[in-house]
Amino acid sequence: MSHPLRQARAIVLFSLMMLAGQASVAVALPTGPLCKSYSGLPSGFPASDARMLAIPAGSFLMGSDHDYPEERPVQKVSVAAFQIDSHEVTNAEFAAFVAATGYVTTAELPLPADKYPGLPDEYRVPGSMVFVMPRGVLEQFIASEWWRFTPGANWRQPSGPDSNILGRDNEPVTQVSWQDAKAYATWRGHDLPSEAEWEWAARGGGNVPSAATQPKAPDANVWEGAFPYFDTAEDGYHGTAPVGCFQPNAYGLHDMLGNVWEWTLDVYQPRHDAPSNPLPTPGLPEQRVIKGGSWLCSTTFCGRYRPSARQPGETDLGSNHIGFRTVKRVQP
Ligand SMILES: [Ca+2]
Repeated sequence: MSHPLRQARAIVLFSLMMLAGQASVAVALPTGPLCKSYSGLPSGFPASDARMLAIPAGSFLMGSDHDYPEERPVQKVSVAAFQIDSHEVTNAEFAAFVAATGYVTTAELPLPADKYPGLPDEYRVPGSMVFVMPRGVLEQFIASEWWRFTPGANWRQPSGPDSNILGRDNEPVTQVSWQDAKAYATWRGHDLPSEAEWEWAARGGGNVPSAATQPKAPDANVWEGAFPYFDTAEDGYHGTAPVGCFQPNAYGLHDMLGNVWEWTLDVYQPRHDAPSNPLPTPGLPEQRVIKGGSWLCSTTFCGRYRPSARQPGETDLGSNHIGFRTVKRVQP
């Protein structure tokens, strides 16, 4: 049985879990290896924007009327041209940021006492959320049964104090809060993508219905098998994969779907037509939209490795399946 407080927090944070467009466009792709032979650092990093790709301006139908309720209703949106990282921010890139700035991530600090007044002290200690595969049949099929708030979990120790990122420079950084992602982007002179920018880029220029483009493994790093009990890892990876191991979309972007969820700028609302409200719901933590699904999404659960899929992420809490990438907007 899960602790009710942990369960409450996990439910608020990870009501999660739960994907895509393709089109033919000619793109000039960055050169050099990715995946297992990639160092995790683009050439000339951080001065150069190598491995960023140009996304053209355009209008498209954001969302889906055929999938989960939070993806509705489909809305026509327009996006100005921008550049976006062709892969998720890696452990090596984030380490360079920390080395240059001395930045300390949210998970490495205790939660301030004035935040979440009802939260017990044991959940204020430095730590983060870690996926734990159940050892037996679950009494309740709810997220709090496989998510654990783990003291000591942070980007250097993504699964807790006994873990590390040695040899994982080329994997996406995880256990970063929204604030951490924003701080990194600001250091680069970049920003986080808006939800519309992210979804437009993920669709690869296409405007096809989201459900028609749900990738089947091994086109993305997802969970294969009966979640959360076993993962056959037929795509080659249980857990995060080095960036760029799967085919890019038509814009040349890797891992927009699967691998790790990605933070966006947008405050989460349960529908696309919900009234704009920049403030968090009273009594609840601030939530931002995360996109793309992760290595924990499967056809038996989540089913959200599609461009239109979206979930809330609590801004000051990371997990070992949420990362990010950055954008650079064209100056007017
Ligand atoms: Ca996998």
